[in-house]
Amino acid sequence: MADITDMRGYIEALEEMSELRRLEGVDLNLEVGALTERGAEKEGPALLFNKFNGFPGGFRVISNVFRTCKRTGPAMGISPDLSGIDYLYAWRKKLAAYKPVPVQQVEGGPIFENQMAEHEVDLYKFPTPKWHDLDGGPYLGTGCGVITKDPDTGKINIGTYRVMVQDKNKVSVKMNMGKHGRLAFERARDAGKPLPIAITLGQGPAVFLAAQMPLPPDVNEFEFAGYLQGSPVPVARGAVTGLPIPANAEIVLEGELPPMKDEEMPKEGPFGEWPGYFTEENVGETPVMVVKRVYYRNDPIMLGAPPLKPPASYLPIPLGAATLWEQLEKAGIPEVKGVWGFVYGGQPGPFTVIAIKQRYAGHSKQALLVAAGARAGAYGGKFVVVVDDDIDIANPADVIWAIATRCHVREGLDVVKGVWASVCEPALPPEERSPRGYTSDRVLIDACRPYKWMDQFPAVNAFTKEFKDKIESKWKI
Ligand SMILES: Cc1cc2nc3c(=O)[nH]c(=O)nc-3n(C[C@H](O)[C@H](O)[C@H](O)COP(=O)(O)O)c2cc1C
Ligand SMILES: [Mn+2]
Repeated sequence: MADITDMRGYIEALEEMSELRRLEGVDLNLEVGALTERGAEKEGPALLFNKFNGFPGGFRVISNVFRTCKRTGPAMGISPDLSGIDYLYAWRKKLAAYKPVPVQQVEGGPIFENQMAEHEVDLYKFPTPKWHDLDGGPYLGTGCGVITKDPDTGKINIGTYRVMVQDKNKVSVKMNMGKHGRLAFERARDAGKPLPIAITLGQGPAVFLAAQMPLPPDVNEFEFAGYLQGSPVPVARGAVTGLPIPANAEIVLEGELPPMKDEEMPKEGPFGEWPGYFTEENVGETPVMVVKRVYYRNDPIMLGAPPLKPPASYLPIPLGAATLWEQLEKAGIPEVKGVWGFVYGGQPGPFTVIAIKQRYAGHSKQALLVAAGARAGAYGGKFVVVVDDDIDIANPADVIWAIATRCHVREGLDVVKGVWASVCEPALPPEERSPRGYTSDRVLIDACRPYKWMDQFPAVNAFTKEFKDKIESKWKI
């Protein structure tokens, strides 16, 4: 297989697997977005767009890249033959075995093939799709990596935050409160200093996957990407900022975030987000980057990973559920057989399902309580469901069947108020939106057979899969 540590090698690998479709002449205004959404819904191939309608050639966009396990597996060192809960389990084990792979410092690299100097910077030269019809502007950064260095700790961070074009040399970078890039910005701002920043808009697949993952603050995402791809990420020093930039990236912007006051921050949004809704236009929340240098490869390829209405997603499965699975076990919940989410971004999201093999009275409620409060389950959570391990938790129909038939409502339902919420929570009443953060309530649903009289619970009236397979192959229906 091709070397997939940069976007071009990865594209070659996708082509070898017949997982790539090339398109020419598509309109940047909504057509790229609609094709990306349909492609994701169909779990179709990755889409590589070239020569946009009415736009000079030479700049390309790729989207619908990580939609299937078959394509994402090779990018994170997981067998492309795994899918569903088996993939998630392999991912959990890989995550637990993490060892940093230090970056390889290099001089030069393909990223330096072309440059725009400060007075030449013109972001409108890049074809930027309007990803969703009500987006407030062109989002240059969706599948991007925002590189910063924390002024206090010196730690390098790369995170995916949405990036909207504000002017020919300005973009807004929507780092939400608490995110690592935001913490660095706040510290620089407190000191009255600009924060140096670089943004990669197309890069090796592992670098993107690491950037969008909720990793602990002490993890360097470049080193994590090295672990995923099995080789160090080559980085060169950016001339303007001194920050490490991937030497084999496609496009990199360099510049700074001035220590802008909230009231000076521009309008940003609306934008179609991962719960499946547009978030409103916001003012006074989003730092602005002044772009001072642009580097790009010949015929550069921007990675588009717009959030989409579920069940379509930029990811194949709820990878964040693996982290919650690990956290449940670390908290001492025995016999957790799987964790899943149906409305997910990087976190398992507002509909999380846990499968356990029940061992004692109260076991299922304990799993619910921990899941609602653990780091990976709290942010953006809402409904938490626990089911027995005969339920296929990746199948919504099976989960609904379990809730509908096994939940003893009076004992099995609880509401917990005032838990950490995501800024993307659509059902938050306007008066509860506070600049100091949001909270929302959790519904805990125990859909396990009630433990105390489990032996008397009616038996399921279905044959086993193995028996049906055997009889089916005998009679060939
Ligand atoms: C396409 C995409 C867009 C995202 N947009 C944002 C965003 O605008 N703001 C944000 O805070 N997080 C956003 N995220 C989630 C962050 O990437 C994620 O929380 C990541 O862990 C942040 O890195 P950090 O933990 O180093 O701060 C986005 C993720 C993806 C994949
Ligand atoms: Mn981080």
